[in-house]
Amino acid sequence: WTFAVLAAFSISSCQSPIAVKLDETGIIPIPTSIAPSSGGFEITSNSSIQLIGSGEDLARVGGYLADRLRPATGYELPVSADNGDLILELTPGAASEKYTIEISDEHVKISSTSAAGLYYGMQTLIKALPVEIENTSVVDIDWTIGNGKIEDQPEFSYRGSMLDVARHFISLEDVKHYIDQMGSLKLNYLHLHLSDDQGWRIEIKSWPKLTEIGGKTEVGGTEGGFYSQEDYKEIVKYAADRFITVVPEIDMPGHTNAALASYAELNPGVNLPDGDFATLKEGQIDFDILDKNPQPAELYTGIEVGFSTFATNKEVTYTFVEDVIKELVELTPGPYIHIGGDESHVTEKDDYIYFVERVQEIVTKYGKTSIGWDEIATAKLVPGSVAQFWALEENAMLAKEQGNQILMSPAKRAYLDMQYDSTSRIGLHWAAYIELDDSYNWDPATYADGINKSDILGVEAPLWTETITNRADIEYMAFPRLAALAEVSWSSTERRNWDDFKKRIAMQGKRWDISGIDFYRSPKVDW
Ligand code: TNX
Repeated sequence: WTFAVLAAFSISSCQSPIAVKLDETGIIPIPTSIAPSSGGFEITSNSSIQLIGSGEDLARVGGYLADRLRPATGYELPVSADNGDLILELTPGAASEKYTIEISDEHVKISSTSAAGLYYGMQTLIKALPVEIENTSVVDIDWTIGNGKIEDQPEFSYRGSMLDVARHFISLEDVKHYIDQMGSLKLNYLHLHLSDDQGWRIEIKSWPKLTEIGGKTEVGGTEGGFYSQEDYKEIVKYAADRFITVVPEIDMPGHTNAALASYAELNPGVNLPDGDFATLKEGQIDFDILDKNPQPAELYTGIEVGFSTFATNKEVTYTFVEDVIKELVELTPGPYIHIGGDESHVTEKDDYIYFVERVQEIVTKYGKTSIGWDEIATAKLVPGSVAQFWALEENAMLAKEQGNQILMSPAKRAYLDMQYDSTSRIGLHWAAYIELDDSYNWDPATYADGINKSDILGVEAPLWTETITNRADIEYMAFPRLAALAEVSWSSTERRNWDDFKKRIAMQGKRWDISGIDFYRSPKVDW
């Protein structure tokens, strides 16, 4: 073996540096193809970044690359249009998330028709470098990358995660930190569950008591919180800078106790001016639930579900919903508004259908597309509305039969709030215990009977927060599973392999350790 070492050493000193072969680095999600070749490229103090093409987004990605490489290398890495050995090239053509990376002795070149593609290429490049690149102070090693070519593009156009900021409020800083992690895994939709029985978390100027009252508490009775519209804009911008679109959710007509505690008139009842009934749809009044003077609901800090409902038969409810959606739309550059619709156990079936259909119309009126939990497919869906599959395959089928797409979040696989096993310190287990291999080993395109790849918009991993109160809890539940689910949504089934993922996630674990992310050390992995 001494010969081998000497040989490697002499090659490295005369030719190109020793680098880990390109296909033995821990890239997650696994790219479409990796073709390693001999030799390697080294980032040095003379390296610089060249941008080919134009636009703010390109400049931002160039800046990120420099910012990401600078702390651990200690190199200046100037960014310019003139020259450089780290090249980001925006190529002409219809914008797609696809990118290519070519690595040779002389340079690294990432090309794509979109800035998003270059951003994803940059994330791949980082993961192909030694894990020490995650350090925030200078590490004295050779910053080498094995030569070769990577071609990559995502399986699904919607690759998401959801944060439930209603059960426990999540601070602006923690949301941003989560967005950073999402970006590094090439996820591109952040769904924010902004309201539930336990809290209303987004300022609505026309209905201020929603946050004054409805935002006060959270599960367990601790102090709640909410995002002002300025805070929210900051989240949307921070996410957009990382090519992540925010999907705001107002869960209704059930899961609405916080709103019902804020405004008495939204509760089932008839304490409205007489004329109001004229606007009701025939047969909408269920006299059993009429209450002449509805009281506001009490604030709720438990974790039961399915006990609340808006009055679906009063016009004030729709005035309210329209006001809320209108303000949300003004804050939402993305295409989707999530209207919830799950577990409305105390809404009469007909009332539920009437409500969901009317609310979709309001979303359409403001130029957006509705997403709702799979139950919404029991109503007539507006063309383009998306049903988020979490529990019932028959609901997913109803959506498909109506010609609508499905977002895959099967609770048994994609829920980040499920315990890993019975000893997990936090989490629920009503759907399943979900170990890392369970979140990895499934195929969205064959998971639900009758639902095929073409019916699927994408995959989303929801983090419900009944038992999750701080950043450490978020990290323990989301990592490493979010990385597995990111690969499920980005990489093709043919490319995915658990034994291979196990090796790569162990390398990712070293990166998380360096970045101070306290992930769950699954016994399934040799960390
Ligand atoms: C079911 S998933 C819910 C949520 C809970 C979650 C806990 C869904 C659409 N509804 O209200 O937070 O289970 O796992």
